[in-house]
Amino acid sequence: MRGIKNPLLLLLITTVITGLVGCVTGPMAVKPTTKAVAVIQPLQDSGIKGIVTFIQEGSGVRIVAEITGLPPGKHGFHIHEFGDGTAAEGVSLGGHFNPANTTHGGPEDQERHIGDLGNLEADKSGRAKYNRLDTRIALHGRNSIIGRSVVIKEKVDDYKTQPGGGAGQRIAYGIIGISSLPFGE
Ligand SMILES: [Cu+2]
Ligand SMILES: [Zn+2]
Repeated sequence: MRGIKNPLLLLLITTVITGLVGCVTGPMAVKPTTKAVAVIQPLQDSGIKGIVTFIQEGSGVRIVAEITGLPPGKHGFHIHEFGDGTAAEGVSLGGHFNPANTTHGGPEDQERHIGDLGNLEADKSGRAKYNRLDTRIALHGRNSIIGRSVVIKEKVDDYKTQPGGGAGQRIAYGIIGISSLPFGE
């Protein structure tokens, strides 16, 4: 500790370092999130229900959704910025999650919002399944979707129209929370 002559300063530095190490390795350490879930609920009495899970898979996140009660056809499927369902018609969910301030696109486009997951496609009975590995959303860090929302739209997302893909009204949503279950249970 050459150069630090003030014993009080030395004590302060030692205390701070010990505190930092304690935070990282002590009982306060938290396991990184590897699974998240959103329970889908209807907006505007749409009757739509379902579950969307997000599972860490390598450096990406696998999204698995099973939704019922949809009008047959394609529906925009997005992560929105806020996990706040207080306002009617889903207005408080904000716009598409877009931390890098880019333009709207499709899930495989280089230029897209982080929240752009493409479309769900419902069959004649109103059931849609979606299973895709996404390399842009994350369960931690700047692109973390935890505490945000999944939103299903009335119409198809054309991947071009700004800012939302021309997909119309919000017809269902779910808040994304940390999952308690191992995948498969
Ligand atoms: Cu959306
Ligand atoms: Zn978008």
